[in-house]
This record gives sequence, structure tokens and C-alpha cells, in this order.
Amino acid sequence: MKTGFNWKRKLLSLLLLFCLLTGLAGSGTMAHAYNVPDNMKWWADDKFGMFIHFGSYSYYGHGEWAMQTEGISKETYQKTISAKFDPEKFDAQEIVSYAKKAGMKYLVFTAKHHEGLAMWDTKVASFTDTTGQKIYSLQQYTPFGKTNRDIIMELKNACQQAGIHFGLYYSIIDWNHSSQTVEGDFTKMASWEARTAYIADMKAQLKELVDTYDPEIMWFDGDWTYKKDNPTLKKWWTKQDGQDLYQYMKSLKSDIIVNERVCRSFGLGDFECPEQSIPEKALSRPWETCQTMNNAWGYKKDCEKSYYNVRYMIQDLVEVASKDGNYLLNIGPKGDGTMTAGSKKILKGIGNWMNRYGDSIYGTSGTPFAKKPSWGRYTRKDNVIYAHVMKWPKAQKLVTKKYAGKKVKKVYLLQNGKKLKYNATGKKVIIKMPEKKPDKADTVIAVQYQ
Ligand code: JFZ
Repeated sequence: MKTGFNWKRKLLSLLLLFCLLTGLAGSGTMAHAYNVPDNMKWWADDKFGMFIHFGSYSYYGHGEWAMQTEGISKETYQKTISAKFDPEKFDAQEIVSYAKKAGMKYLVFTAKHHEGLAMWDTKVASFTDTTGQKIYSLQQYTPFGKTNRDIIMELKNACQQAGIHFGLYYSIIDWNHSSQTVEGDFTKMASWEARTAYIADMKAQLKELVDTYDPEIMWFDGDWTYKKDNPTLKKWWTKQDGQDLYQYMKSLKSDIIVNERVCRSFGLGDFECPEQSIPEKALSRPWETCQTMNNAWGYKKDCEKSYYNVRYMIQDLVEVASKDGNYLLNIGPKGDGTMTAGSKKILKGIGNWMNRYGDSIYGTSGTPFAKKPSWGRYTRKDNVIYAHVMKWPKAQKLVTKKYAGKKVKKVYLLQNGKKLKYNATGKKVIIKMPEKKPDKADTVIAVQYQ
């Protein structure tokens, strides 16, 4: 009898504990549309970062793929492009101040793109020019070397001062390394020995990067020269290599965040990166869309006249946030290191908007509703639903969906806290809007629930 009673009590307390734990876990994991590991919490809340494509291709001004698209030989590329690259006006402070003003909270810089030029003073001996005599790096190969500057360190320090997280991009394929030759979109390995040695040297470079710059994100790319297993000299990278690389990065720095492109399509890495596209709805794990402002990553003269407008970029960012994704927006500085006028204008424009409406982006999760509203998008943070109004409603009447089972506390314009009248029915909250729309890209109305 006694034991029976005890059991009941035990069961009850277990049940209580269970509710408490799931309740707590619920509030932690419910915040985002997917589970966010501890080391990624800052990243998932920050939402918005700056991508920088900068290398000797920036000097040529035909985009970072020029060597491949224009069929330029290694020797010609090195002598006529890389050897002329002299970014003496590169100003980390200015770039980071633009990132900051735009409301960006992290930054990813191309340490080595497909062209293979190391943007730091690498000591790994096999990364040389075609003569084998000179290390192929910004410091050892280009006229900029004379300045003894380390622009990655300059950027890292500027980021640190500004409270911006710092990450690096690294390409797995390398068009100028002696182990490889360009073949279409791939690189072909010279031999199996070359492959083994290159992978070891790549890891040595990555160790240099982690040891020197302590990046919080390692953003891989150029991984598509892969086969699931049984590599060939043309498809020389495998899923296993991707898994090894991921483990290797974690062994260098346990809380580093690594993207899926250690070897894409196998669900590896810590987050997905649909490129220049936005998925239909939130993915089942953290994700980030990287985007250009003008269809160019590395500086491309021809694209300087075709920047999107600020409104488009803001709406793109909001679209991503409404699906609980991150947005990594690219700039491609010119060969001399200066930022383009088009990118400055967009960053300023986004900054003006983020100043007023940043609360509807940072730390938010996507929309809780299955259907997109006709007038814009939703984001959510705790008990607040943010209505992003992109199409101004007729008759000053905005119809929003009511958060199931909750009571509205107040409705206000996010930019100034001005309360708006509303009428909450069973399924809808109908809001009386101001006569004039405050923002043509996206005016944010906060609907706060109890
Ligand atoms: C890669 C690079 O080749 C490019 O130069 C740039 O750095 C960009 C950020 O990444 O390009 C890709 C990568 C993936 C896809 C398309 C282009 N993709 O998955 O569709």
C-alpha cells in the first residue's frame, strides 16, 4: 500500500519535472524553426552578415571566375593579373564601418578563392607560382607585399573593435596550384600523390588561418569536384574527405561554425547554403542565403551599373528572415581596395531601414503561419509578431492573422512605438494603419500578444 502511494507521488513529480524540462526546452528550441546548437546561437540570432570577395581577380575586374571563363593560363594569370594586384587603398576600418552601419553582425572574407592566391602570408611551401620560386600570396607575390600589411588582420581587428563576428572563406579547388589544372568547372588532379599532398597542404593552410586569425566561421567552397566515394582524378573530392575536413576544423577550434560546402549535398557541416536563392520555407536546420548586390561576387566592371535597388535588398533580407534563415550580403571591392559606390549606397540604405526596424530581424524566428500574407511577410520574436508591410493596404485596413490561442496586448509602429487601433476577432487582427506609409520598402507593425 505504502509503496503504491510512493509510486504515485514519484510518477507525479516525474511528470512535473518532465513538463518543466520540455517547457524550458520548448522555449529554447521553439525560438528558431530548427534546433540551434550552442556554438551557433549568436549566428542564428545575428541573422545578417557581410560577405567580401576580394582577390587578384578584383584587379582584373572581370569577376572571380575570369581565369576559367576566359581560359587564361596559370602563367599569364599570375604575371598579368596577380603580379599587378596592389590594393593600397584597402581600408578595413571603412569596410567594417559600412557593415556596422548596415546592421550586419558578422563578416566573411575570402582568404583564398578558386584562383589560389593566399590573401595572407602563407608559409606552406607548395603554394607557389608556376616557376616554383615564389610563394603565391598577397605578401610574397604582389607589389602590395612591400607594405608589410596584413589585410586579414586589419579586418579582424576592425571587426573586433566594432563587435562584429569574423569568418573566412576558403576554396577547396585551386586553379593555380601545381597539383591541379582547370577542366571545365572542375580541377583535375595530376596524380594520386598530388591529391594526397594537396589535401595535407590545404589543411596546413587552414591551420595557419585558424592559428593566426581565430575565425568564428569557416566558409568552404569549390567542393563540387566530388564523387560520393571512389574518387577519380577529375572528381577527386569525396564525402569522406568532407567529413574529415569538418572534423579537422573542429579539432583546430571546437566551436567554429562550418558551412555545408565541405562537401555539399550530404547534409554535412553546420548550416545549409542555398546560393542566391531562398527556399520555399524554413529548412530543417540552420541555413544562410548568400546574395550579391549586382550579380557579381568579385569586382566586375560590367556589373557596376546593374545594382539592385535598396528596396529589393531589404525585401530579400526580410524574405530570408521570415523563413528563419541568415542573409550574407556580398561586396566586391575594386582592385585598389576601395569599396564601390553602388555597394556603399545599398549598405547605407539598408542601414537606414535596420536602424528603425532591426528589432524585427535580430533574434527572430520565421513566420509562425503556414500562408504568406498578400501584403508582405511575418517574423516573430517571443510574443511579438512583426508584420512587414510591403504593399500598403487599401482603406487603412491591414488584416493580419491572429496568433492562435493568444490575446493581443498592443499593436504599434515599430519605428516609433506609436500605438495603432485594432480589432481582434477569432482568427484575425485588423489594424487601422496610418494614412501615409512610413517606409516604401517595408513598414513594420508589431503585434504584441499577452
Ligand atoms: C561559388 C563560387 O564559385 C563563386 O565564385 C562565389 O564565391 C560563390 C559565393 O560561390 O559559386 C557557386 C557555388 C554554389 C552554387 C552556385 C555558385 N550553387 O550551389 O548553386
